Amino acid sequence: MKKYKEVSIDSTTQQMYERAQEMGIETVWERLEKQQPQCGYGLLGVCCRNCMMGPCRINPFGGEPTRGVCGADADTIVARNLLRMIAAGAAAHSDHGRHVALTLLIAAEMAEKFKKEGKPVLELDNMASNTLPYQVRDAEKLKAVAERLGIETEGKTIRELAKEVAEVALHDFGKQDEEALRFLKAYLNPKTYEVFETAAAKAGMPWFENGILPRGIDREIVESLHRTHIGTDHDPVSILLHGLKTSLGDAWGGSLIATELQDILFGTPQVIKAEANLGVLKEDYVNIVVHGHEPVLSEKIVEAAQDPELIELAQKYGAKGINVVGMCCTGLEVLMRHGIPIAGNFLQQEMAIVTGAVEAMVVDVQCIMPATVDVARCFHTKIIDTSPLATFPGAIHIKFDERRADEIAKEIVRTAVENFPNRSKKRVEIPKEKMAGYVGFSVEAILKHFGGNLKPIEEAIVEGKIKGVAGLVGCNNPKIKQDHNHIKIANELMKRDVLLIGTGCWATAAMKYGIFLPEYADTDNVGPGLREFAKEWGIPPALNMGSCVDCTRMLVLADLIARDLNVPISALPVVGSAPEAMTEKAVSIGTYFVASGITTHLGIVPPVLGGPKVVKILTQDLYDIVGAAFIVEPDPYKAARLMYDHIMKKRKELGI
Ligand code: CUV
Ligand code: SF4
Repeated sequence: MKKYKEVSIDSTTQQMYERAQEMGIETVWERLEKQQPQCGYGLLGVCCRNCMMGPCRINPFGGEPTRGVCGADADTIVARNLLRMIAAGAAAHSDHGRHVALTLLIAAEMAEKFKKEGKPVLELDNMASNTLPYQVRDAEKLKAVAERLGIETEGKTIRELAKEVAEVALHDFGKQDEEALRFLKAYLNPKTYEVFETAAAKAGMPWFENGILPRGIDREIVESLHRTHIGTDHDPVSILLHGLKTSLGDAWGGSLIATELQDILFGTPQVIKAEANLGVLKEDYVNIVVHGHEPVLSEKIVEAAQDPELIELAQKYGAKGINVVGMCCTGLEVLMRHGIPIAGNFLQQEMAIVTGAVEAMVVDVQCIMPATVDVARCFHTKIIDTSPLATFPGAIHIKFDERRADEIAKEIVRTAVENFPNRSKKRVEIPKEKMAGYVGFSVEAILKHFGGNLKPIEEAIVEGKIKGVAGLVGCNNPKIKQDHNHIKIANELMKRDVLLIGTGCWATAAMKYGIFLPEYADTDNVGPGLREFAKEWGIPPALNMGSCVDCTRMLVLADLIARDLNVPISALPVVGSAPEAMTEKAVSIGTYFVASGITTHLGIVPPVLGGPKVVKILTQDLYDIVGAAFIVEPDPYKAARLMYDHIMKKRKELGI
């Protein structure tokens, strides 16, 4: 058993962890302990299970066996395993993007059908009718995206444009020609495009037609599985090049589609004040935690919780009302767009249940521990799974269908409300701590804030007031004290006048510690230049750009700056970091950051150390191929120093 102070720097997690221990509830930290010692072969990446002649493993100390049964060596095995991680991560993000594109298409088709049936035409042409399960909330963004994609917008209704944009997006998933994705072409500056086009030739593999430009989002993922099948691709260089390509299909395809189309459907985030941490749970309310990733569901739950009938029902049961809060990335989606409070990041999902105050945890896909069901058994909490592709044994299954979204969302909220009488008041303990912060920094919101362009940021960089920009992303991992590295790296960079942008569980961590308040600029954790810049513009020293798929917002921002300077993204004084990385998605994000030209730090060593050639490619050779590479450093202080050094090197190269 761990001491509560060892598991997290967050006092609410500490408090709930102690409570869990008192109650004899097993959590992620005990399960990690029971896994010790974790398999050394697995940690080094030298274990292969890709065929039934195996499993094979390579002796990491240089002795026998040096080859698997088929003859694959350590580098081949490590590279193949890494490619499979990238493919899985890209698949998760991109399948999410597909669901959003399908939702937009379904809504547009329903509008068309209703129109034919003689329902109010104007509302349906604008997709503003509430007879539709999903509307177009940001018509301006729809037009902007359509224009970027080269779709003729003149004389077309919103409904027609929505349908066309959804179709172009869906086409990018399954197209079979050799051309780059249409979304990528529409968003990427030509200089970076050229880097992608020539990357494979630079790596000595000219037979990669069009370099590492992704052709089809699904295709690159499928090809990853094909290449890593026994007896197919064995050269770590080509395996990793395809890894870059697959991750770029995620970045400039699947994830980008998710973000852009979600903005169209639910509104583009604008700056708004909100709250974070377990203290947002309310003792006298029905508490519903939306957990997972897809706002297609959480948006509807937020809406249903405002239904007067359901609120009345909650009051009938003695609650004051219904309190929806978020968890992980779906939480960030509704936080960014509506200011719905976020209860915590990845390592707080079990902790939220341990408060005894959660009537329902409504989950969709990704980063939801099956253990939530076991923890919930110790309380009255219901875990409700909603995605046809994610079923949790022991949970209640209320599966979601976009066509009947309102009806199902109400059923889910009703289930939560009806569970309120089962709450044992004596067993409720909600930590008090919560923190306010400003969120909603979409690219559009940032542009608006700075007067329509990025000149103020660019000038501040040139002047040296801010040295550069760091994009911080990713998860919690129980191998690291929760949030510790997130906050340490953030502070160490801000002290050196690096402006922070970030997403995912990093963003929730930062918010919990007050970093998204403009006042944070007054602390010793922020250098004088960044402080002055933040004050001048009335912003916090770090900007919350959203969920994991919203990492594309950071890429688009970097791309706009690169355009202004007429350089590839790799020339910018910009770095990335995933201080507490955990998921395969984080591996894909790290890879597409690097492939897009942003040198990226990982605070958790990925399972690659068993392949010396692979390590060299990832940390050195990629500089010559795409202009960026990975920095792997578990120590947050050293990591921040290395990231800063990289920024300074880039400044020097730019002559500033
Ligand atoms: Ni998509 S991927 S633990 S919720 S950031 Fe959080 Fe974010 Fe990692 Fe998951
Ligand atoms: Fe072993 Fe080769 Fe099969 Fe992998 S693919 S399990 S290394 S024989």
